[in-house]
Amino acid sequence: MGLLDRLSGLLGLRKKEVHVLCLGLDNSGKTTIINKLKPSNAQSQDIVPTIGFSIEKFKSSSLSFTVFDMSGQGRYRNLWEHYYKEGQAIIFVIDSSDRLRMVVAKEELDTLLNHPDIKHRRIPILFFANKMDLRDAVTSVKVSQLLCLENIKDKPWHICASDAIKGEGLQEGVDWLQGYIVY
Ligand SMILES: Nc1nc2c(ncn2[C@@H]2O[C@H](COP(=O)(O)OP(=O)(O)O)[C@@H](O)[C@H]2O)c(=O)[nH]1
Ligand SMILES: [Mg+2]
Repeated sequence: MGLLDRLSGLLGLRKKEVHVLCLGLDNSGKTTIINKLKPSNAQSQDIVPTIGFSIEKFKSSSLSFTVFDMSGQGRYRNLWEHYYKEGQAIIFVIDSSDRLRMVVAKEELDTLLNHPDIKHRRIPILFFANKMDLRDAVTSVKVSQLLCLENIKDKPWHICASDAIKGEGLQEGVDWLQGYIVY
């Protein structure tokens, strides 16, 4: 975080809410990650699961997270796509130990990147190569290759290896993201 950011934070100038979309396949670790990111002095952070399709919303004074599973509910896709418009940052979570579904994760990522509400925006994308603690996990470099991340040329992106249960790697990712969010 830059000095100016920190200063404006201290002075209470930065009150604007930031909408973060947290996406990925089910079971990749999204809910675990968001829970870890919430400040321990959790204020009014309501979890509002929407009936019928799984959308969770977490809110703090300045952050608003919208979390949804991109697979297993294809018929609800048009219901969650409208959240793309309000997103100012994307956190895309991958289960690094699930080689079999990595190809599905790539398909979902490609669909996301080609969506009209995402395609032409310089929205920053933070990738968490999650579950790094598991024996079957591939490295974040390998995840990045499997998802062809080097093809993303028009958006700032960054990949971090993470262990959401221990909370490792999360802060590094969020520090990166903060510098790229356009307020
Ligand atoms: N070993 C390990 N398990 C994880 C990690 N992150 C999440 N999990 C577990 O993976 C399962 C799915 O996590 P969850 O956050 O519900 O995934 P979501 O469906 O993407 O929201 C849960 O049993 C978590 O405890 C991790 O970094 N390492
Ligand atoms: Mg979840």
